[in-house]
Amino acid sequence: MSAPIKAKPGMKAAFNRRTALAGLAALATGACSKIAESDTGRAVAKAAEGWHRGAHRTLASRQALAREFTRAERSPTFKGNGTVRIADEAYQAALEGGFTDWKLEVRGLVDTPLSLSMDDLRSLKQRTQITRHDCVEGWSAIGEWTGPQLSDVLDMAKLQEGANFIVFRCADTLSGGEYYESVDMIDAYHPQTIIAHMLNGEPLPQKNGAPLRMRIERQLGYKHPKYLTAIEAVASFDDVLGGKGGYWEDRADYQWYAGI
Ligand SMILES: Nc1nc2c(c(=O)[nH]1)N[C@H]1C(S)=C(S)[C@@H](COP(=O)(O)O)O[C@H]1N2
Ligand SMILES: [Mo]
Repeated sequence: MSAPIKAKPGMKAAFNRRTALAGLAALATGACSKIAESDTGRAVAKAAEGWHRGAHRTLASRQALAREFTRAERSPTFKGNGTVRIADEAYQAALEGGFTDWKLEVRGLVDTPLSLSMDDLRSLKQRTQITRHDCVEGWSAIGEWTGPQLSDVLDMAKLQEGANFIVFRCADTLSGGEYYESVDMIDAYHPQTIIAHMLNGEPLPQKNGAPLRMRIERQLGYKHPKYLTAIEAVASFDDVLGGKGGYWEDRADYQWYAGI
């Protein structure tokens, strides 16, 4: 596994970083042209160029889209896994009321904390994608997900300079522990990272995370938090619950970066 890339937060972070890397490499090459005759000069220029190409390739591979499928390829049923029901009375009342009062908080290292209703989220630009979900337990399912891109919501909240990761908080507990997850800014700003409120054209069923769940399509199933209540921008997750960035990472040595 290669070390996770840290992109600076901000508008379409990864693209800024790509531009910055290209600029740096150009600078290094330019400076070296003065001493281009010397072996040292040529070696440095070559190394800078190679470093640039390598970084670019890794970043480009992180930004690549997950495969999308046709409607005909959707699984007839999309099973629920982990928490499939929340017994909590407040949650059950919210479910019965169609989540009219449900709020998604956006907080932490942001200039403008947000409290978004389901209507707020539905009124943003929507993305629909048909993707395959892969669970480490050995099953997959293809589903059609709809919701706003996380990048649009983060841009509305205006990430601060020190924000390196996004933490997702959930309404459920599993064996007494709060479910949560986190990603870096490359996955946060990936075009297929959406806050889904629909599965196969219907509001999310309870078993699949009603009313909101993340879809982070370049990662394994446990990285897609269901029953989403809050999105937090943080500098590090050292002080967040078990400190390893996710429920299963804290308990079972699951990889924090579960890229597929
Ligand atoms: N809040 C919450 N999110 C969760 C889980 C969970 O138990 N609670 N399970 C994870 C796992 S391991 C998988 S495979 C998927 C399952 O999503 P599904 O129930 O829609 O199939 O949700 C993930 N997100
Ligand atoms: Mo899973």
